[in-house]
Amino acid sequence: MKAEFLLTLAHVSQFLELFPGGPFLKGRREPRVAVVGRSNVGKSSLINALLQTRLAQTSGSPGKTRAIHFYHWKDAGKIIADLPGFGYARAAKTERDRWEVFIDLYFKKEENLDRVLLLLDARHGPTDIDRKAIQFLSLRNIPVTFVFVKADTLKTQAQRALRQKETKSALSELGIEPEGVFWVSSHDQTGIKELARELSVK
Ligand SMILES: Nc1nc2c(ncn2[C@@H]2O[C@H](COP(=O)(O)OP(=O)(O)OP(=O)(O)O)[C@@H](O)[C@H]2O)c(=O)[nH]1
Ligand SMILES: [Mg+2]
Repeated sequence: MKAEFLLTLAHVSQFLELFPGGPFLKGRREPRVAVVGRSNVGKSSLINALLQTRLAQTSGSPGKTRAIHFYHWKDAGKIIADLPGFGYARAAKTERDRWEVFIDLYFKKEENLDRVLLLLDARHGPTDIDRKAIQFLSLRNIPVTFVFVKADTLKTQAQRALRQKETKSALSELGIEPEGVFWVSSHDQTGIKELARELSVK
């Protein structure tokens, strides 16, 4: 098996036990890759594509992943974390605040974070919610790799070129160096190998 489910972090009361300090998570010390993005953007699907598994639950309706699920990605020598989607519009504000507190605590406690993959929808540039997430991560000095998902929905080369151009300038406006951005599709496997290679321990 290429991947293995490790554990679910669903409540703040678990932090002390799971992150007592040091690099270990359930006895494993592989660096962590956290997958972040708007609800329904395709985080769990991307994890399944990268790990060549169906362990992560996906859904057509937003708000499926409500906790942090950790998987051991053996080929890459990493632990990958599937985070709940942020900015789920129909969730109550208290619920959205709870997300922020929970994720904030995770990033504070996580001593072995390799990087965050911030997923953006290839069909449109960064939305206001995405901008908030970018701000949230940059304020905490978290290293981010930008990944545009659902690239299969851009049918023609011209469409793709236009979207990439728009996106680059949107990212530049946010002060982000748009080089090293990945374009992937979990449905037709576009760019998955390249991203997996980038994330693997060299
Ligand atoms: N066209 C296309 N659709 C995709 C792709 N990846 C995911 N989807 C669809 O997007 C929807 C959401 O996918 P998930 O992987 O569950 O999204 P998520 O970000 O984990 O969602 P939450 O856990 O609710 O935050 C599903 O209907 C998927 O089939 C892709 O590469 N291309
Ligand atoms: Mg999910």
